[in-house]
Amino acid sequence: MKSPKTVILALGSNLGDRMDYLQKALEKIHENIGWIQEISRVYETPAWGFEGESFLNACVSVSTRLEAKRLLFEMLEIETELGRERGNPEAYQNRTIDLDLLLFEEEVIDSPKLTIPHPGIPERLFVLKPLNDLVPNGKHPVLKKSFSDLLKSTSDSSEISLFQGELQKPQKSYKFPSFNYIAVEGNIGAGKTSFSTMVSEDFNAKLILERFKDNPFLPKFYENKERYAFPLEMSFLADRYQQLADDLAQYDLFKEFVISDYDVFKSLIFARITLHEDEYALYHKLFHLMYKELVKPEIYIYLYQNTERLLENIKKRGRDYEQNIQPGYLVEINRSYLNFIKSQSNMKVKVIDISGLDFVDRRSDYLKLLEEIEKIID
Ligand code: PH2
Ligand code: MG
Ligand code: MG
Repeated sequence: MKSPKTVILALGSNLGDRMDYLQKALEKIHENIGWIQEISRVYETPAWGFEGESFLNACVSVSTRLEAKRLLFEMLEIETELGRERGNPEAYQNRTIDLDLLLFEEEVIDSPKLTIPHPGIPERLFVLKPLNDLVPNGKHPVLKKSFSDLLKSTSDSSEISLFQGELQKPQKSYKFPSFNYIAVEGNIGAGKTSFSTMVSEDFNAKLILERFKDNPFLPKFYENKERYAFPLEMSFLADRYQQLADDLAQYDLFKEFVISDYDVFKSLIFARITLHEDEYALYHKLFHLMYKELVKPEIYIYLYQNTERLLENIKKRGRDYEQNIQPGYLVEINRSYLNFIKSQSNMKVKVIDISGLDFVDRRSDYLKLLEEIEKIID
């Protein structure tokens, strides 16, 4: 999973309801590419380089997790969905929508299919003018000049005029970040860590991740469950208790929003499955002594994933000691979680079925998941 990068796209339309095409393109960018950060003003410009209707042009900055190749693919998809027709590739044509990738952070890419920064930037007023609205002090990573300087010195002497009417940011505002503490739960391989990391990046939340790597008993447990279940569950409990006690105390929970990729109750959920009855009774006692001291999440989300995809994810992430996990074990864990969830009344709990979604790879699925979380709140 990639952390988001800022890219700048140029938009142009010279056919039909041009403003509407630009606005619809923004909506599709939001849905499939990333969060729209800033939008330039809209300019009207004569067709540059060919005889055609005049254009409306604008630029937007977008925070996206897509790599360059996939980003270009999504841009083409949007152009096609908005009725772009492509004729002779040698000549410019009138178009409902054109999306061009101008900048990808500070990166310089020079490959047969892609040149970044876009080579047309310095000689096109219809690009420089809106780009200068967005990032006047931004530096061209190759020419090492600011966009405002490039605008001043461009050889493009075409007319350009400000168009009345503004483009609107498509995204809604979410209510869940006004809660103090959200726990994301789910079976092994459900995507808890990916999802909580994405939310923490996108909504500026503090992230608490389980430190499973520090647990020396985990690989041993998968080799010999009988022998290592008790010390494994004990060390997980001690570690989770310590982390939550420290980390949650450290944040000002009334100011900052915290998201974690586990809830401490999972200790008991797993222990119930892995321990013998008498061991579990002892564990249960200790658990509750610690549990009552901890801050509980206000929102508890359980990402439900089917066994087949859990196994696929486990295989994909390739942790050696997890490779022999049996489907029956995952089914049991899931059942145990759902039992716990049924008994909860003090926090907002929601089971979200993500078996039809791929929120890491498809932004529209990620947005659907966020929508599901919003629904808990009303
Ligand atoms: N795009 C072109 C060719 N010419 N002229 C204006 N004014 N605006 C454009 O966006 C534009 C153009 C090729 O993409
Ligand atoms: Mg273009
Ligand atoms: Mg283009």
